[in-house]
Amino acid sequence: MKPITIKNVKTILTEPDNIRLVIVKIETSEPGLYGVGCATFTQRPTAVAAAIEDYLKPFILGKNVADIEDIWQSSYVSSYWRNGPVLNNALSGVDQALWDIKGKMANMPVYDLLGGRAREAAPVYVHASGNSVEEVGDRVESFIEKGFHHIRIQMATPGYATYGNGKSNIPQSEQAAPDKKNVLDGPIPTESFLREYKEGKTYTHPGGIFEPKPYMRSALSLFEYIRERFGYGLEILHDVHERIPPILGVWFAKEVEKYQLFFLEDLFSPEDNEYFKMVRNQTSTPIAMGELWNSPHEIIPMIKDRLIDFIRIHMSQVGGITPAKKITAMGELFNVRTAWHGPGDTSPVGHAANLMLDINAYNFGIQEAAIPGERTKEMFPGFPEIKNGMMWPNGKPGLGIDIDEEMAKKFPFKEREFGGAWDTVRRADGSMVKP
Ligand code: GCO
Ligand code: MG
Repeated sequence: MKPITIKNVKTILTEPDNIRLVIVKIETSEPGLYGVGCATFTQRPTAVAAAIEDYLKPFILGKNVADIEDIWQSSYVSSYWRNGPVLNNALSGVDQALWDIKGKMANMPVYDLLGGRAREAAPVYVHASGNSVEEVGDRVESFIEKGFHHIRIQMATPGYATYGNGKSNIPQSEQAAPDKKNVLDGPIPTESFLREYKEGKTYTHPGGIFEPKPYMRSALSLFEYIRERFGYGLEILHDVHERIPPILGVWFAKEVEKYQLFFLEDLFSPEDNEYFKMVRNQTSTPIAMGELWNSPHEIIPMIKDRLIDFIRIHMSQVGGITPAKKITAMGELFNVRTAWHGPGDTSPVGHAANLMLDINAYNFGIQEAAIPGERTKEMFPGFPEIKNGMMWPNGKPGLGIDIDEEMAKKFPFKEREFGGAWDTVRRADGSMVKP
């Protein structure tokens, strides 16, 4: 039988709900047979598009769609230098599209290709945030009423910038300038710094001022409040987002132990992975890490030494389903569970790919879910349904999701200041805070 080959590779750049998405569509020599994959790196989307168009596409055209493993391995080293976020995202778009095609050819959802179901649906966690403990609590209550049992809680630190409280009604300029009344909480910027900051001179692209100790105190007050109000039945999660000095992170992980978090995420920057050993020896707070990892060199030590409990990898940052299923299998051997990264800047195709592994993996932990905007839902028919706190597969072959290309064309990337860079967050003395 004549092999079915890769006939065309399309890169679709679209922004239906103010988040830049990158989707790969592979068309084959079989009329009507195509696959879609997620290549979304929302801070550098056009670099990923160039990596696909200029390098991967000419490299894989004509290859047999059945040979996913060989296409992945040969593409991975086709750049010689490897393991970076741009090239991995490009590779992920191709890889996931090939898994989608294989499922369609076998008339099976991808989780069946991987060995079938370990569960019927994937429990998810959602994000509750606010400017006060009461506001966060009310948001938590509204999610509980909708059937969610795992809820990530983040709160604005009075007077400072905070990760995860996107709905903050504290204007950026105020977040940038903790006023005198907060001086008891922590350092405040100098007048000259603030003048330059507000005039956007030296410190352009304001992401606000962050100080670790006010943040930790306000986070601890939030955990206390949420446990007081809802008890210990609810599973609460929290994302530090790599912003505090490592030794403070060790202290913080011990302080939160009594609140019995489901997990504490991104306690350190990936450059400080070595500190996790200290945490492991001093507390049983469950640890989640991984969204910033791209390379096997970062991942293997954390799993083999059981330094984490949950793998938070952004699947397209490691190159797609092919490597993610291998990382999952390694995790199972070390009893480390999965918790794939799944906020709004994982595309709907990426969420569908996450779900395939969630349904199949024995060592599934939890799935992060982002409630999609209306346009996003319409653009991606088959977006996994979220009901009763779980994400449900639709049982369709492949990834079970598609993209409306005509609609995608109507929502091109918007212009962005500073190239759409991630927040430039600074300490009160003006020095950079690493996310
Ligand atoms: C999370 C992540 C995200 C990232 C974002 C970066 O836990 O969901 O921390 O919020 O910050 O995906 O673009
Ligand atoms: Mg995170």
